[in-house]
Amino acid sequence: MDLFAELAREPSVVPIDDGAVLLAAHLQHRDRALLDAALAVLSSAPARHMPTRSGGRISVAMSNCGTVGWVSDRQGYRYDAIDPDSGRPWPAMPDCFLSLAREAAQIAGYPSFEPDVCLINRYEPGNRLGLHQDLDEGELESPIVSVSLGLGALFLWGGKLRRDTARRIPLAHGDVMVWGGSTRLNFHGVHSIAAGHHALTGACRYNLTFRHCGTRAA
Ligand code: MD6
Ligand code: FE
Repeated sequence: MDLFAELAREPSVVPIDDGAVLLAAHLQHRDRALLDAALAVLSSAPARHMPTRSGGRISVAMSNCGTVGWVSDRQGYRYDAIDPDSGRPWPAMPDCFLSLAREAAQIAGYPSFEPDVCLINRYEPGNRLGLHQDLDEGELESPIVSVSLGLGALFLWGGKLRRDTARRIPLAHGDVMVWGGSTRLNFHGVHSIAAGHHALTGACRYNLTFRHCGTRAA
């Protein structure tokens, strides 16, 4: 990758939709600390390809930190306070995660966002996430804050209905997407990740997705 082009990106706030904002190049020099914190979480709760109800595995490797974590298994999707792989609670949310998520939400117009979970997703080239809605959280008043680290991705931004045409929004290292309000349940996904190399992450993309679930842990 072109490290100098990366460093030269100026932060900007790009309106995407009603309630949805892209904070482009938002992380700046905080990228290394966030990545280190993510890797520390993954050293105690490794990213894994979770089983699905249909008997397959999710293409993207996932883990969590916070008071609950998002899990998928043969029973379906849910939030659970316990990591099913270790039998222990998920690692605590690092302070640098919390402050970044609150700040990004505030800039996007959600000043009272208090995330209690962060999904950490590790994408390798060829991994993708089909169009879906984030429906499993206990309350839908809070936005989703989604941070991109490493390899770029094409974010698919759909509408209220699965059949609505999805826009392709390029997400680069350091970008933060925030969506909520009337677009909280919009369909979205991630196009298959292209091969590449990033100076900080090597051949992968990490995505940190912050949500507020309330106390709905199983
Ligand atoms: C992204 N991720 O990786 C967007 N949703 O840019 C998601 O929309 C997402 O990674 C639910 C569960 C995991 C995810
Ligand atoms: Fe999602």
